[in-house]
Amino acid sequence: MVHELPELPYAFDALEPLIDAKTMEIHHDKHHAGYVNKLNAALEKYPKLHTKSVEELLANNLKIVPEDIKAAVRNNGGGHANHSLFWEIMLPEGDGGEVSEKLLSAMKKTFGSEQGCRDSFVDAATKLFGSGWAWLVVSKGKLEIITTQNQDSPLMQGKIPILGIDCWEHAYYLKYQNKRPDYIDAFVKIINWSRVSELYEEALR
Ligand code: MN3
Repeated sequence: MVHELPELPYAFDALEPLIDAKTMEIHHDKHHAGYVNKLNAALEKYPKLHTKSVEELLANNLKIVPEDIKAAVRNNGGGHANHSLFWEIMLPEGDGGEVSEKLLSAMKKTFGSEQGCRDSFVDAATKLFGSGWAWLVVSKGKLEIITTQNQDSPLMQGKIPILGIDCWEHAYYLKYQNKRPDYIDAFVKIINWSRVSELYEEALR
């Protein structure tokens, strides 16, 4: 096995009541595990790719990935990368810390304020049609809010994600059903801003 499912950095019920334990369990143990397994299956006949990280596979629109497995690596490699980040950037409400000085000043530059950045992120997640993700990314050294469809990763376009919300129904339907805005409101309360701030600084290197 080449790619491995990362352990959830907290218990399934750690984000209760905002994100319920059952959703977390199915999301991590079934959905994310499924992406990892299907990614490994797709790569099986290309041993040369076994040493490549998922970031390297996705880069430049999957330039190094052979045509016959491109769709599988895009969907499942994207799914693996996206969810690996997703678990890291959540923490129980109150534990996520603050936006760092550096990230705060970048937010002010691009969005006018921290609230402006939060509002743009929420707006993008709310308006996204169908299944996909809304992101805060670093692109050419600057912050940007983008959305991607399905499991497409910002890494495919050379943009480094530092915060992302999974807007697939599997991320919220058990608890929130059709009320995606309520799920988004819940998500923004459990963002691990300390980790997002670290990822911002790593992205600038
Ligand atoms: Mn998901």
